[in-house]
Amino acid sequence: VLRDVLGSNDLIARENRQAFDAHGCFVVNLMSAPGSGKTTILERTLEALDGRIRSGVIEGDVLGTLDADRLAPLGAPVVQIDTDPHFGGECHLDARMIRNALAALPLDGLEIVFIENVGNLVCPAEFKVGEDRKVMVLSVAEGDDKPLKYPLMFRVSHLLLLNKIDLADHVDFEPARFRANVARVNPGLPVIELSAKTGQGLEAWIDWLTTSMAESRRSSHVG
Ligand SMILES: Nc1nc2c(ncn2[C@@H]2O[C@H](COP(=O)(O)OP(=O)(O)OP(=O)(O)O)[C@@H](O)[C@H]2O)c(=O)[nH]1
Ligand SMILES: [Mg+2]
Repeated sequence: VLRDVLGSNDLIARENRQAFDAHGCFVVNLMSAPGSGKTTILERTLEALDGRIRSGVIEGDVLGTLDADRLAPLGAPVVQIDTDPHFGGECHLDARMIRNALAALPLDGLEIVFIENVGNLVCPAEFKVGEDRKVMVLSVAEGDDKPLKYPLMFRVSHLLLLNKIDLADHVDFEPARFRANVARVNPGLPVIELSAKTGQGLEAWIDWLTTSMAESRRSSHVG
């Protein structure tokens, strides 16, 4: 049954991807455990991209509009995933939810669409939604052993943002041990140390975004 669910999800994800491609939108699926800093990173990112790259956001909180309300003042269009009573307790976004959200997002004017997934370190890794890149956030407070305990998320991601680096010394986070653990599950995974609070690493993250956007445009021209 799970295979069927994933199969039909992948079909809709492909359609979403075609819709994004048709409008030249680069799509980033942002995933993490609850509270790692996805919304705060989006706030800093939208501020940094303001006036340079037109961005939009699909907010995945399946209950409430707290995060969408935080992002709304930043000027980028924000669409909240429809709260469907049948999906009120969902632990991830799937491609169908993104398809439903697309009708409300003005893709025509957008170069980047960020999708903030539901806070969960397991389920979101299993569902494609039509993104170009999966970016996971881990905050140092969660511990340097997490790659070994939640390997799938680390395997499917194209980039890891190691957030709250300003707190590393307070929570006994050992960067060398962490990098060794990452290397055991996904040796090629790039890691950017970030603090959405102090701004450390923000430039490297924005560089990664613009470089990946350019790469994705080139490959869709070739393909
Ligand atoms: N010290 C510190 N705190 C941070 C940093 N980034 C986020 N926070 C704080 O961490 C808390 C959670 O941040 P959010 O951005 O709401 O996290 P989230 O991943 O969007 O959470 P959910 O949407 O509930 O999964 C907030 O109190 C932020 O202010 C950081 O780099 N350093
Ligand atoms: Mg959030």
